[in-house]
Amino acid sequence: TACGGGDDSGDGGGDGLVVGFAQVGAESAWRTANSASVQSAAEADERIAELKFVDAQQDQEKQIEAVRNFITQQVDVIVLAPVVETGWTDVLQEAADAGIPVVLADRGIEAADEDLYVTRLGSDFTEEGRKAGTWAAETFAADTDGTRILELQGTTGSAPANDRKAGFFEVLDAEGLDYEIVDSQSGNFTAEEGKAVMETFITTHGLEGVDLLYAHNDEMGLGAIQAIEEAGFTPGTDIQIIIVDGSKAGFQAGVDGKLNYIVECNPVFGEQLMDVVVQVADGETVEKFTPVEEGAFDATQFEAELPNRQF
Ligand code: GYE
Repeated sequence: TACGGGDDSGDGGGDGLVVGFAQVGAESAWRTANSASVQSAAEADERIAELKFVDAQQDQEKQIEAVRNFITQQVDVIVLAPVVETGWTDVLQEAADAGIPVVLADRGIEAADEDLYVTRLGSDFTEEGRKAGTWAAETFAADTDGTRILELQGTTGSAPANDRKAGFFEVLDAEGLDYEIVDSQSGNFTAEEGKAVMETFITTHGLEGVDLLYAHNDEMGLGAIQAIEEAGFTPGTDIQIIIVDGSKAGFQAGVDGKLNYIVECNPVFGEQLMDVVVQVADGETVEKFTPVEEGAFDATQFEAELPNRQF
């Protein structure tokens, strides 16, 4: 990939594509790995002349501004990882009016705006929630006095927070688990906020009789583990913990016995994304949604899997 310039042709001629990427932020190890994957894939790809990268610091206004700048700059394709699901209609309509195709990477947006993007490449967050729910329903099936659950949700209004919650409780309900949501708050996908919210949970409800913490990502789970330890409890034993993502730090906490189940979410899809970007620029027909392949791991698998983790 050459630096700078590039023409606007999506037909394989000229210097390649100019792509604008409005990224969510840098809130987690997952996000850092995702940005690195996309940036290095763009750099290595001869079909891409330039990737204009904007870190929106988890702020939708900043993302909207980035997309507007990409439109002004007449990039060939806009890649958007929308921080929340709603509020995109106007700016995506502006991109459509300018004839610039939009590809969603990672997070999705509300169904009403489905016509305003070409395709989404990312995880099936509902399925991730279902995996967490399946493990919880099996693990606590014999819990006769009701399973008491704390939930640390991701960023309010984000697709992974909405869908990881929905998939989880869908399975608990379908399996007929007798459970109670002791509390459920957003920790905004960060370690700091995850820790702070867990401290509040402990102050408000205590931890006696709480069976399970479901954290929508590694960072919040790891922050909560600190809060649990500082309050004098043993994470993974006094309270069982599920996290989503599966970073090295997350698996290490699993190996250390501090958490019990990891649902994988894979951020390393940069090369796949570049293929989609080129197809879209060439006007090829693509699927509306391409899921990333993912697994899930229990305590018997943490140690063997740790060396395989890429982020
Ligand atoms: O799980 C979390 C990050 O959108 C799938 O965002 C992504 C989520 C990921 O902050 O760690």
